[in-house]
Amino acid sequence: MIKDPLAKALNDHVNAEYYSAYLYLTMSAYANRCGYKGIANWLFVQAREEMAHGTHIYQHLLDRGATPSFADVKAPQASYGSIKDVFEKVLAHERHVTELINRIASLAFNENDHATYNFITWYVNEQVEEEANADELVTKLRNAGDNQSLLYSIDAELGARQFVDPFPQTDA
Ligand code: OFO
Repeated sequence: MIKDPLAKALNDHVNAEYYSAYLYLTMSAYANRCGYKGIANWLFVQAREEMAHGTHIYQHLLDRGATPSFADVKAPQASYGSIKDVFEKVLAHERHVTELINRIASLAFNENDHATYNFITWYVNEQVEEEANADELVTKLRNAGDNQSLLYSIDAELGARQFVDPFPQTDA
């Protein structure tokens, strides 16, 4: 049975992951409006991943005898200055999510909840990849500047991304 402070932190994090999905959907819509369908695809796939991340925590709460609870999901910013601005905000957001995950990992460790600590290490590792991906895209976009042909080649590259369920057959 999971203890209340840790259950609350995990519940809050379900909300944070769904907020990430909302955020990336608004960014995807913005990229679509700007005519960058590939970048819109990448962000849409990212939103689907965030939903899966949140749902996996929901499942862990159930598996550990807690009842997941739900709060309003904050509305994200819907307008951006440029595609580069979008990805700078993706990077800042992922760094923030890393801090949230680290707090949960510390709490689980300090409460000797090894099951949750083991569970949350997947997210710790995932954040390394999330930050690295966002960082790489910010660099590419900064280098591309206003060069439309470079921007469209980034767009084509990101259009190839496909959703892969990170937790196949483990969640209800
Ligand atoms: Fe859930 O990985 Fe991004 O936030």
